Amino acid sequence: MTNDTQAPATTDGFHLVIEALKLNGIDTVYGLPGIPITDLSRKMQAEGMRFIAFRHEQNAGNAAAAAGFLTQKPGICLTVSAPGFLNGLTALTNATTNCFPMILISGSSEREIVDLQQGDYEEMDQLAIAKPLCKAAFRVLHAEDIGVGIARAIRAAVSGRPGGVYLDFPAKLFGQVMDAAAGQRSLIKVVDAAPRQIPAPDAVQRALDVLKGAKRPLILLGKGAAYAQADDAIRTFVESSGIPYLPMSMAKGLLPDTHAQSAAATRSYVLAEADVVVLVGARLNWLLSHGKGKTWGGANAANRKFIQIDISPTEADSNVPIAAPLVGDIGSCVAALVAGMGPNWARPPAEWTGAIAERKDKNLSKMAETLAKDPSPMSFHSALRVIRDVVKANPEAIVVNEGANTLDFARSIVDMYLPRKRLDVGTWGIMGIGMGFSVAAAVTTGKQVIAIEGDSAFGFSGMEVETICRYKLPVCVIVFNNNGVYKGTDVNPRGGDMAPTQFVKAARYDKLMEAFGGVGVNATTSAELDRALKEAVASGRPTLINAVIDESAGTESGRITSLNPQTAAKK
Ligand code: OXK
Ligand code: ADP
Ligand code: TPW
Repeated sequence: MTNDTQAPATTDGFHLVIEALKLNGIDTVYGLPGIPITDLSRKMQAEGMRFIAFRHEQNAGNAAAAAGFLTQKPGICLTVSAPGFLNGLTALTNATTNCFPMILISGSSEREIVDLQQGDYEEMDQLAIAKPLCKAAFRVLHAEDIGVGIARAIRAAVSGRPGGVYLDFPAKLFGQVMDAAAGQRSLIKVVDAAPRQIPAPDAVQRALDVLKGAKRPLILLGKGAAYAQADDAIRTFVESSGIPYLPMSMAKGLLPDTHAQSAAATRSYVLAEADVVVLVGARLNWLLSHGKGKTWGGANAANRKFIQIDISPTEADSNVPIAAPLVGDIGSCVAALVAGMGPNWARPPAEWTGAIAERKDKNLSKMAETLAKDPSPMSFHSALRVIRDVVKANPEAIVVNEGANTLDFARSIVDMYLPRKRLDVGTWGIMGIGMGFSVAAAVTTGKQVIAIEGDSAFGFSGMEVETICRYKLPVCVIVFNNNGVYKGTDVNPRGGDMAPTQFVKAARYDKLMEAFGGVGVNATTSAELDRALKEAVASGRPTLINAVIDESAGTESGRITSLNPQTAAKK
């Protein structure tokens, strides 16, 4: 064939999707194949993208969300229509709740049939269902609009307050053919997707005026501060102000937990007593008792002033009045505060920092005493002491954590030393993030992952140990096996079935990892746990340690027992 008889070069929906993602620096997709996206997943791989295939879409979605949190680029989850879409939707909504950027891309069935409800294969109006459950939702009907659709999704996910975006691709889109050059021109490389937002100078001055008058100031770092990757600015703010700080769970490690200014070990005291609180990327939601009530000192609350740094202009006053809202990106806001404070800023009164240090030391020694014990079977504390020491020796390792007691004890026992090394159940207290988050942490960073899992929590995503083995990821899962939800000692008063919170006794979760070629270890003592964890970290091999914990240890719902209706009613 000669040149002039050649048909004009064409491209199709498949390639335009792939090219649009690659053009925007997205090289990894988490998903699960099936009609109508099986070929898309193959072609993604063939064109050099990494496709991490999961066993359930919710775990793929959680992986995308964690990737978004860790990298500031939207994590991508790809699913099939209706049931696959719905499986991914929980993760998308959870990501939105946590302010993590992700994009759920789902294939969908034929619009003409779906809209007339004529019973198409996996029929569902996915766009309508997704809309109220995420930050933004778009559908692309024509190949020439794929570039725009992906650009809009990226911008919506990462700009302002980050969140989840749904992108609906009907099956027909992938096969649509168009001129290759026109297709190339239709793609958009998003410029400055998450623009800096500089705070207004008068808002900065207002915040400084409030802070200047403080006798008992406190800085509260939230996961927004971790997400912002403004680590140096935050450290400078904390250290040059001399103000004590409290990290929310996923902000642990922004400054090392062993930092002299950390007030984490005397949390109740500082929340109740502080007179000015600077919120940095943390909302005053249930995790902070809505900024009021007993936690915040009851009557003391009336005299307290909040300064709130947040990118969302509507966050302030959501629970209590905010005296000085500082709207902007955390890096810019914190830098503006530091500049305004100048070199002669007065550090907080010694009376305040001294009282904190005294209480903190007392609590730390009490904790040290508990951690020194080595009971048999293991307690949460004795098992977590082992993990604490291994994390201390491997500060680059990423800790994933879920459960109730396993979560709450690990949060206060396992110190973190570097930013964005702790991923957990977040704003919803959701179970099931474990293996998805672990896979994403390993894939995006290449670092060792240590997943500290309640036995119930692990069950929500446990099948993904196959995924971990398949991709040979450096993930060590430690299942805190106490035979049930919270603990294993409940009884059914009528006999017969086990109680709703009970599991099969003495289960061997380690065998699950062995089934797929990974390393399984049954650890009944802290010494066995120590050996197995160190070996896992040294080898980087997929490992599951079944840590046998006293089944009577722990409490219902961990430290949030008060939220249970039966407990709340007694208050
Ligand atoms: C902290 N503390 C310490 C230390 N660190 N003491 C000694 N040494 C160290 N290193 C003290 C701290 O001062 C507190 O004591 C106490 O330990 C607990 O600390 P912390 O930080 O964990 O605080 P608290 O009160 O539990 O925090 C509140 C919270 C947190 C709501 C922010 O509980 C949280 O993030 N919870 C998430 C729970 C969740 O999502 N669960 C999901 C599953 S349950 P005092 O004396 O100062 O108070 C569920 O959904 O259903 O059951 C269900
Ligand atoms: P935590 O649970 O740790 O207290 P939250 O999820 O409640 O944290 O709060 C995170 C906050 O951080 C959200 O209100 C979000 O708008 C904000 N945020 C996220 N990224 C940024 C950023 N780059 N700059 C400013 N605020 C941010
Ligand atoms: C999606 C409710 C909170 S914590 C938990 C459940 C079921 C498990 C606690 O037992 P586990 O931990 O993991 O063995 P431990 O350390 O106390 O022994 N469904 C979802 N999310 C939540 N939060 C629940 C149920 C829950």
